[in-house]
Amino acid sequence: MAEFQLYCFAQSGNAYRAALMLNLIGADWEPVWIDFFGAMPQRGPEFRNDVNEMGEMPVLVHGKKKFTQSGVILTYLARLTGKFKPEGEDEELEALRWIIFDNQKVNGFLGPFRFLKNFVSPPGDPAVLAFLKGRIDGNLAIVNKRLTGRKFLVSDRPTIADISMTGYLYYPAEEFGFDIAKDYPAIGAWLELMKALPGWKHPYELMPGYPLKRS
Ligand SMILES: N[C@@H](CCC(=O)N[C@@H](CS)C(=O)NCC(=O)O)C(=O)O
Repeated sequence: MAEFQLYCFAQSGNAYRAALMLNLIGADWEPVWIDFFGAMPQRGPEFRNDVNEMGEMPVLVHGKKKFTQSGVILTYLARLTGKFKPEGEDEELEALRWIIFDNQKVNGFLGPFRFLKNFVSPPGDPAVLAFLKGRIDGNLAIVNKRLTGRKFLVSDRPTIADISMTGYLYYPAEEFGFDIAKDYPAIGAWLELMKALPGWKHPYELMPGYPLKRS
């Protein structure tokens, strides 16, 4: 059995943050595939009693410890290994600030947008998609401005804030109907820097369940 288990599935950018971190720190980890689109165990009482009361992935198991919320998982792994760790109070708070903005406003809107566009039938209501797209455009512009003239979000080296922000950004442009790396060049350049880190893998390579399968 590997040292870490990560409950995840290939289509989840929220889980990708944790999977990417595990790979970048060279952890001994194994995925536990969750049939998110089929049996949907996360919606049932067993998962909520035994795995995560919030009914969400990712869930990280490390021996007797269990963590949910990707921001918490990233913080735990950074503290455990010293890797991608923001240093000092100012950097820690700045990283937290970007992780919250990401969770709520960047990948927090990209995830549902992509879900409604690709994974439900019939696809989401155009008015809902248009609302989400408007928020996505505004918030990606904020990240693009932040990354203009600097390599990483909070420091001159990559931290957990950068890993968090990658969430959905490497998924194919066709799944969004727009090309984030092209439309936001500073984000595009930063995505290439993150991609060059040893251990980087695409979400569809790193987590099980692509192409989409249902049990
Ligand atoms: N802020 C959370 C978001 C987690 C989240 O929303 N995960 C989705 C999968 S991508 C989920 O499990 N949703 C439960 C459901 O829709 O049933 C995190 O970053 O861990």
